[in-house]
Amino acid sequence: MATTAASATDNEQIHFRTCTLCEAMCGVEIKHDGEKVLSIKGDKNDPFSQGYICPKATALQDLYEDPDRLRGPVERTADGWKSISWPEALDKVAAGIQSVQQKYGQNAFGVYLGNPNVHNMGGMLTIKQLLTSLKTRSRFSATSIDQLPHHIVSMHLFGHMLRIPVPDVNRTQYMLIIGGNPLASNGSIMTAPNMRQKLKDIKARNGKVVVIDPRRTETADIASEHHFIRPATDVLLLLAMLNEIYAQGYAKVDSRVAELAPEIDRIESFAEGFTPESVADITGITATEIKRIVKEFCEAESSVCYGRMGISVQEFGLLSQYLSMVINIVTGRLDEVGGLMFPNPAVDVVNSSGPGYLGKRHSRVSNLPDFNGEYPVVAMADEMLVEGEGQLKGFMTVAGNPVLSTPNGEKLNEALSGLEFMVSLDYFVTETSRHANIILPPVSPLERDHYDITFNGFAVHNVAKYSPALFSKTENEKHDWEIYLELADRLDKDAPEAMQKERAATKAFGPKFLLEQGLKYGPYKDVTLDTLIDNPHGIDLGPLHRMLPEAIKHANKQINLNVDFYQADLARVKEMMQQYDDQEILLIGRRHVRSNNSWLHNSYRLVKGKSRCTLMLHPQTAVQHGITDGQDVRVTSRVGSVVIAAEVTDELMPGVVSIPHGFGHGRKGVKQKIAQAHAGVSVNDLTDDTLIDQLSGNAAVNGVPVQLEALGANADDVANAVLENSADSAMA
Ligand SMILES: Nc1nc2c(c(=O)[nH]1)N[C@H]1C(S)=C(S)[C@@H](COP(=O)(O)OP(=O)(O)OC[C@H]3O[C@@H](n4cnc5c(=O)[nH]c(N)nc54)[C@H](O)[C@@H]3O)O[C@H]1N2
Ligand SMILES: Nc1nc2c(c(=O)[nH]1)N[C@H]1C(S)=C(S)[C@@H](COP(=O)(O)OP(=O)(O)OC[C@H]3O[C@@H](n4cnc5c(=O)[nH]c(N)nc54)[C@H](O)[C@@H]3O)O[C@H]1N2
Ligand code: SF4
Ligand SMILES: [Mo]
Repeated sequence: MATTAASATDNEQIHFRTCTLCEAMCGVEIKHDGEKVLSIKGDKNDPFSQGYICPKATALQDLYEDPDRLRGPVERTADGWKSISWPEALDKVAAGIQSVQQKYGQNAFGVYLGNPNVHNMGGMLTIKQLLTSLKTRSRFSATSIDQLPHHIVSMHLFGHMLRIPVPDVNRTQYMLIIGGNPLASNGSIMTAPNMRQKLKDIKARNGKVVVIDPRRTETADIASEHHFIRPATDVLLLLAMLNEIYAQGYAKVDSRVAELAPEIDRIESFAEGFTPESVADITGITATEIKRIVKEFCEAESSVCYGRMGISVQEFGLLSQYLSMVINIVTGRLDEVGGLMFPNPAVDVVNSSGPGYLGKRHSRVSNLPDFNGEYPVVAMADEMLVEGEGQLKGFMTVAGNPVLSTPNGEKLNEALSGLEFMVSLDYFVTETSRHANIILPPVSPLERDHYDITFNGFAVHNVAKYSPALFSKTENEKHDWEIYLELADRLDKDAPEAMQKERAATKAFGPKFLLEQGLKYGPYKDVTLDTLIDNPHGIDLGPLHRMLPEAIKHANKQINLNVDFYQADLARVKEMMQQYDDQEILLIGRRHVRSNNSWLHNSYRLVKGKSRCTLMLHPQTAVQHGITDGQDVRVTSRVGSVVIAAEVTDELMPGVVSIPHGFGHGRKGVKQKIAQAHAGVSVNDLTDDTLIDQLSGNAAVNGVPVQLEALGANADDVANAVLENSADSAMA
């Protein structure tokens, strides 16, 4: 044993850090020899994750070593991609942006910020420098195909878009999960490593976990109970629950927290008429079950209602998130142990950012409201394609792959190919960045410092941890923040003095200088950069605790329920009920623990094995459409069609089909060999940029109407084969 390890151990060292691949903030222990990673394990001494990691953690190594990852800037030429130097690349990018803005106006250059930016300390702390220097109002981000409803609810109720409470999973006795699959996603807007154990612990202490989902997910499998729901009808379930809370006399309108909300007395009539009986048929959940859920939720010693992607990214996303919050408030679950609680992070971004605003401006073509200066992603392609003043002629993507990640991706794909100038900040030549004139690649996660600016703010236990870079970058590499600042220098020579000073100081000392400032203004006087450096496993800052009313950012320290705004959306709900077509086949998404949005498909150990990009559907739906397991199916929506293999499973509710997003690497010119060999199809070639939550402008990728057509099979044999299949699996 010792002999084989000897050569590796000569120089073997151990490094501790936080994994930045998803929101869970797991501590990892990395063995390395100064140049190469030797192994990645969970850090047992991390007070937050206590040794837990998921299979994706090893991708930190794969990403670092990936031969397809760009190690310096490249320019697209008639003869393919050519390497160019950083100074030349940055000069050309600045000139490209300025040329578009001089010809067509400042807003003719747009920018899209993708999800990995929020997992990047340097990026988070300096992005405002880049955005300011771009001087454009044409801003977009992945927020509007994700958590936008959470921000709007928190902005209205608590006075700041980032003052978002999270489930106190470590102490709750009853967790209602609506449209979230933390066993695959490892939790979202709920930073909580090892959700499998946390949910098992709830059950072990005689509590209950209840999952509402059109698919019997990995989470549903370990829950106490699971209920199928027709996609995008959660708003009805939540209204009926609210109705029933009052009907059964469970509302606690004189509780400590409810008393902070002057409009609390208007909530009883909010759900008037939405009885459990009236929503049972459409949702697919019986009135008896809804009543029982309400009773158990309200009678539990503690409980929390938590809704995630499944209720955010659909046609009633904002109203659903509002109702989920209101249910927690009127049942006395907000800001109480085991309920929905506010984290108290060591760097509180709420103190250093604006509260947010909705609808100050509207998008030029589709007239959709902006949020905090960003237009909805569904508006992006039209802004490029529709001619007229303000049309986008140039574009920048930062850590995003919207061709695969936003609705009607094929339309965006075409729109990007018509731009005059495009630049992408990305590791790879992707489905999106292949359209860029220049790609500027940053270093990989192991080459940068990290303190989680974003996800400590959503953590289910207060902690703080700083990880220095494991490997130093080579001379030809740059951090995201360096790229931002060098572009800002070129684009914004006359920036206000304070901004220029901050830029210079950040360049001199690195973004950890900004982290130090954030810690200084944070709530824990003993947590400084030095104490964090002395505690490489992280510091435990204790369980969540009561934060109200102090945490409210409205000047009057009251919760503003903004009832009129939300009540107006009930007209749309009633219209949906009247027109509901229960025969429609509805498409939803899904995530897998070995995948991460559109990337990490270039890690062989994560993608190997059976294809995960399949069309899941129930045996009954399969029979109705003459589809057998494994057979190719053409799935068609208003905007496009894809051909994909069927996976017949009773995990899905009848009448619902599921395709994971982030695949579709078969497009010409992509340079990620392993991902290309596991290409799959893009579900966002089916999702519709006109199907949105009209109240927020958020995309609706769940509940998309589709048609199914079996390809190349003998239809007569199909029904029998499927019935046999399901009989087999029932016996297994
Ligand atoms: N149909 C459907 N669509 C969805 C979803 C869904 O559930 N269903 N989910 C949505 C959600 S929640 C999200 S967040 C979005 C995600 O969509 P996007 O935010 O567009 O992110 P990704 O598609 O993951 O692309 C990330 C890109 O950033 C690059 N990258 C990774 N790390 C870094 C870094 O540190 N710096 C830089 N510069 N680049 C980096 C990767 O190579 C990759 O190309 O997708 C959304 N799209
Ligand atoms: N492994 C892995 N982890 C990830 C990611 C990843 O791609 N892979 N992405 C990260 C990102 S960016 C995010 S935002 C989070 C998302 O984290 P989650 O929200 O937990 O992730 P999803 O798996 O999208 O869960 C949404 C669930 O909603 C269900 N659903 C769909 N439509 C409806 C509906 O109309 N009603 C109800 N009630 N349920 C519905 C789906 O079946 C699915 O189980 O995950 C993060 N973590
Ligand atoms: S759960 Fe998320 S943070 Fe933890 S190891 Fe996996 S990818 Fe990394
Ligand atoms: Mo996301």
